Amino acid sequence: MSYDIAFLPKNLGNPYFDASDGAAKTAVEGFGGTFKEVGPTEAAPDAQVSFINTLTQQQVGAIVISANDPDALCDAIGQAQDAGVHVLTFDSDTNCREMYIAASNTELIGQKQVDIIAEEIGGSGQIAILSASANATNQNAWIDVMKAYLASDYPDIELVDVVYGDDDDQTSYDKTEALLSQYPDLKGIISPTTVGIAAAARYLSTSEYKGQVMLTGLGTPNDMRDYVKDGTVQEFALWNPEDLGILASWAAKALIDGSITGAEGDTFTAEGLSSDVTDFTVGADGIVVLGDPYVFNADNIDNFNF
Ligand code: RAM
Repeated sequence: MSYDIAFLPKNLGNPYFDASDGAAKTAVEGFGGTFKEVGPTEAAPDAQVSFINTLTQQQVGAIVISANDPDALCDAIGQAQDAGVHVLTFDSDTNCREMYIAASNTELIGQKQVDIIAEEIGGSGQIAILSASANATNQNAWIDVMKAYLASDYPDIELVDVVYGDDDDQTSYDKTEALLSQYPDLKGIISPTTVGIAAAARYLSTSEYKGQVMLTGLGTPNDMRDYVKDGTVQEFALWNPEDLGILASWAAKALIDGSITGAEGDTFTAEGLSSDVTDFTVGADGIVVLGDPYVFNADNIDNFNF
């Protein structure tokens, strides 16, 4: 059996995908497969289509995609599947695929970020969200959860705006600056994207708002370490992106060798995760969940290197 597995991140040059796809390479080569990573430089809705088409022509065994849009890839994915290529998503889903390897439960991820900002701003006041690209399936699902949770559990917190930095560092930086000048009473920002939160922290760290306007969201410890140590950021969340890449690799292997089809109740093993867990079960709608989100702060951030 040959395991020819291609990873297609939202964008190249994103440290989050460098971590997930680097670990996936080790996993795939570890079980005797061939790994490649291809992808666009911009996290735009249809920027991944041409890469799917090329991988289909190359007849890879499986494509593992973090999607920039829930629908824009579906024609290309359908053609890949017609050609016998397995298509999975990881990190960010589409409406067309065999399986989705999710970082965590959508509710938990969304609510955790709201709980952190609520505590940091004392339970009331204005907040804004700095997201990734406007169509990103994962961020939009988390933002929906945040809105519902704010309404039900934090009536004194007002979400004044949702802006999009497109998982581009400079755009995210500029959007942070604009939010702060547009909303002088802003007390906090949630950025549920590793690129966004790092850019926002960089802006805040040298501004008059450092330590005054709270920032949390989803970040990598390596991007955020300096900002936690200098007091710009207190706490943020994420999962282990390396584990997500490894888990998606083993799911792709199991689809290629036919030991699973992605049906609910299918089971497969994954080796090399940072936890002791090896056994995974496919849930409803072909979704496999890695685990719970993890909260990073000054006490633990030095224990991580991704
Ligand atoms: C960015 C991407 C990715 C997301 C993380 C949290 O790197 O948008 O899809 O999962 O942030």
